[in-house]
Amino acid sequence: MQQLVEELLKGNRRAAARLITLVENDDRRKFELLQAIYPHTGHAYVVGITGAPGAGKSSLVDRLLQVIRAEGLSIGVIAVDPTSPFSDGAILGDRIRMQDHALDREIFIRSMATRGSLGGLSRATKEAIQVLDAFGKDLVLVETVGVGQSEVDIVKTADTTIVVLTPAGGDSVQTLKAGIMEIADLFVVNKADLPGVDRTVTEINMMLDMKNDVPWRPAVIPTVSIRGEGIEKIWSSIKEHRHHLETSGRLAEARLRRVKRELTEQVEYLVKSRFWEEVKEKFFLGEIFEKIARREKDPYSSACELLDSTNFFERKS
Ligand SMILES: Nc1nc2c(ncn2[C@@H]2O[C@H](COP(=O)(O)OP(=O)(O)O)[C@@H](O)[C@H]2O)c(=O)[nH]1
Ligand SMILES: [Mg+2]
Repeated sequence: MQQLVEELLKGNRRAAARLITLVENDDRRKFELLQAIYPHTGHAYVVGITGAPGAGKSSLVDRLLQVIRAEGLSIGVIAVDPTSPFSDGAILGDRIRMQDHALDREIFIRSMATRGSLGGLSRATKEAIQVLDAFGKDLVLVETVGVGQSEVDIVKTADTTIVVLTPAGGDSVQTLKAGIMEIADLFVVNKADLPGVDRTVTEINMMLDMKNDVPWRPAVIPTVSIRGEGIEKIWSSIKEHRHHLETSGRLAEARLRRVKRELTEQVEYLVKSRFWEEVKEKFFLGEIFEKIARREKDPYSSACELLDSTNFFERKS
């Protein structure tokens, strides 16, 4: 493990790939890994890209890579899409361009597998971001499909969040999930070659205009990702948002909030796993379930009994 970490810090791609597999599989050695790399993280800027399947996220990422690479930054890409597992590791629509990127040493692309729960997936994604951060990436792009809680979780890890929409053919922007509108730092209306784009852009702007007193007003950018139109605007808007976060102190605040959440989650995870480990050694839980089902016991006092049986917590009352 120590050696793998050293290789990662030296910039060895295979070490990066193996370590991401380790967090993806929820390997028991992963905490050792995360501990070892933590001092080397905190450098990467994380951009989340979310939106419905087929909105054009992967095509946008592909084009963005070209624009960002031109500035000499090194980039990691993590694609999280439980709705379309990739059979051969290819994640972007255009296989040819994708292979071009794959040859670029400064770009590292990885798709996260769907195994386990969505919660597990968002956790593994966060950990993979840490690996790429320690690996020395300046920027990590995370593509997530907009399916619910998981993408909101992942977005909490991103410094800048891009929400990708398409011209709402008949559908109104107002029908969008409220949560999605709240998380956007930047709106992209992709497929601007299709009819209805002006209306969609106007509707989003109108919704944004209704919110006063916000520290950051998201831009709304029409793009045609298959032709590379509007991509430079996305990149300059990401940079503006970053500048805003840095100069206003909001980046530092957000990162502190993340640390707090991380520590809390870690404590809860440890308590839970150690608790059940200990309890399962002492009790035959199946029997307790049966008794509760037969109303010979109740879940409330049983929970207290289990807790008291461990030397975890001292009872305060
Ligand atoms: N007409 C049009 N089609 C696009 C555009 N961008 C992407 N597509 C197509 O939309 C489909 C889904 O794109 P993809 O990037 O895989 O979407 P994702 O599921 O959001 O990652 C593909 O067939 C793309 O070729 C665009 O700007 N205009
Ligand atoms: Mg995609």
